[in-house]
Amino acid sequence: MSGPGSDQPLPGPGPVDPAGAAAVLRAARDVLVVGHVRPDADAAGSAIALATALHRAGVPATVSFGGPDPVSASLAVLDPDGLVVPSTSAPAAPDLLVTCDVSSAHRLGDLAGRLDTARESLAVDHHASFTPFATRHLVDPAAPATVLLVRAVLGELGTELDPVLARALFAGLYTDTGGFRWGGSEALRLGAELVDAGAEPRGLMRELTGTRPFGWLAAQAAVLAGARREPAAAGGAGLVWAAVDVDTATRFRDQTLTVVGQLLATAGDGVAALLTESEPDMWSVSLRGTGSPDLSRVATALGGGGHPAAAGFERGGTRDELLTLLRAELASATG
Ligand SMILES: [Mn+2]
Repeated sequence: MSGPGSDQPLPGPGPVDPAGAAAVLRAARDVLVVGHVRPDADAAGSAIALATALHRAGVPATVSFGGPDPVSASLAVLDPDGLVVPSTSAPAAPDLLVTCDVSSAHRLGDLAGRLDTARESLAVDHHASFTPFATRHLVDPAAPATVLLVRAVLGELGTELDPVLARALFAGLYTDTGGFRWGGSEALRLGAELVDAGAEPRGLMRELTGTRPFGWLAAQAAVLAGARREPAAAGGAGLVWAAVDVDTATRFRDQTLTVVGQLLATAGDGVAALLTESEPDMWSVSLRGTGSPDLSRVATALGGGGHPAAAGFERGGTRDELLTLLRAELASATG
């Protein structure tokens, strides 16, 4: 990954472009790459692709995600080199900490302390709600997924795409663009490049999300049967919500998020919310909508972040307390 252009001077603190991010990476002796807590495919794919490229170039690289949750087994599909470690095993004082798809330090979970122990830090993100927390950041809210920014950095590093990198990047691209529903021609062009480089969408997406335990059918039916519609919420646009209790969330950790798409399909121009109880009286709330009201604003006000049409937050309390807070924020975002 060295070669022509590798003599670029290190950029100063603050915002950097992909070439500046590449210069920071080239100067690192070892790298810990961290995605946000409860990683989605964009966080995981970005972090794994970047670490895999570094690893293959001979730079010691590790990937982790903040606990307390165990690392999801489904991430192994993207990580044939086995670079992902539990947060309890992540290097204590890396030379460089890189965060991928992390909009605020809070989203690092129990790895937030690495911001202090790492010699340098670099945040790579595309959230409009990004709040600077690293020494340097490569942030573009116009990018439909963080993997596009990682792809640009790999280009600056001179990394050749291979099937492992292509699969990790494709997983994030496909997921964060809603299966290329948004992201425009830029996303489709990168998708084509990644398929040419060895990502095989049908097999990959089946491995990642296409198979579920049989017991999920009954559990999902129970969750959907509990869904409620509130036509007056969100300034009259409406809210459709459902809740996953802690038992179901524990048994079907990787499955439950798909429900929010089913809620959204019934929400018209309104908002869908899935409340998942990750531990007793601790909730992870996923919000989906049309972009109006701006769910990034709503989630940020409640301690999370995201995008106008897809956002989320985590918060303690009872289900009904969270719903009360959510209804109030949706009302003020539309008022
Ligand atoms: Mn993302």
